[in-house]
Amino acid sequence: MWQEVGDAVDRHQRFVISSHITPDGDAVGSVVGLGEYLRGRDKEVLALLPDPAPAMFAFLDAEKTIQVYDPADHLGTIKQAEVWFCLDFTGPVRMGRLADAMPEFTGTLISIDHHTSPEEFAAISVGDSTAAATSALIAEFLEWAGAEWTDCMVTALYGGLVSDTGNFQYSNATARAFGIAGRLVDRGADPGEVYRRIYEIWSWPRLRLLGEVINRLELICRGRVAITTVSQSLLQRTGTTIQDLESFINYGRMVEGVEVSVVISELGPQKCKASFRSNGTVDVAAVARSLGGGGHRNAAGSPLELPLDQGRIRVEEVLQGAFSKPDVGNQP
Ligand SMILES: [Mn+2]
Repeated sequence: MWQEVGDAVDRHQRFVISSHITPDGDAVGSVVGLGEYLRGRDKEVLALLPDPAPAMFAFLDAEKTIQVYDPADHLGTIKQAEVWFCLDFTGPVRMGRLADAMPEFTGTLISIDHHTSPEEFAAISVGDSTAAATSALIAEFLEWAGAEWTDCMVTALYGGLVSDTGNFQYSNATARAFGIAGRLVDRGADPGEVYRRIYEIWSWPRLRLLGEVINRLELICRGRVAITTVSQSLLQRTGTTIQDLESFINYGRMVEGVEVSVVISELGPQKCKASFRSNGTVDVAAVARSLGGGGHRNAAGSPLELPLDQGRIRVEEVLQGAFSKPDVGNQP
């Protein structure tokens, strides 16, 4: 599956590599890992993201090779590029502002991704939804290509894999993922250090926000649902942003007897967002769908065109309804 990609790398000199809006560790790790490899082969590489990467993933790009897209700085290079690698996203809608540059590009588009239902937008597509992360796919490509490994490459790819598997806790932490991780550790990736950098270094405002969020946690539906709300004023008071809420939803689910954890965050005066996590017995995608959202059985969400307090009332109504059904929790 890598021959076409390998041929494109061999034949060309000028590359663009980009990933998706609201970049995560896999976006950063896969872009840096592939970029390092191409630079090691004396290729010209422009690595772009449509938005800045979160601070917790900055260490994956130790040499600061990734730039945030700015047409004034980058459009000329994009026009001259021969190959554009699109990593870790299914289609142009996930490219944000970078999608505007697409019509200017006349070379070969290559997509490498592990999400389900990819769009056909690239000339060469490697789509493997059984792969744990795009970083894992890049690692497999570099193994196929016989890459000379550098510390920067193995750390970036290992970090991407850790980020997308929740440090090897999600269901995508397969034997294949552990195999790739093991080989990256063999080549110098440091699991303790990567874990510490991603999960154990928090800003003081973020830790204070967590305290406030936990203080506001309430149990409803006879203890089966933990629910909390986060207002803009709380974010302002603690000096945090909505991104700092990442993973906070897991705390409600830790409470014994809780089956669903809900965080409702205020986005604006008439706009909030409900996020749901289930421990597996309740299909929260169905709950989210009834509010106009969607997602997976165990992780789902929905936008709500309501003020925060009314959004919460609406969510509670839907949950009370879901938990009053006799068969809830017994669905396959
Ligand atoms: Mn990914």
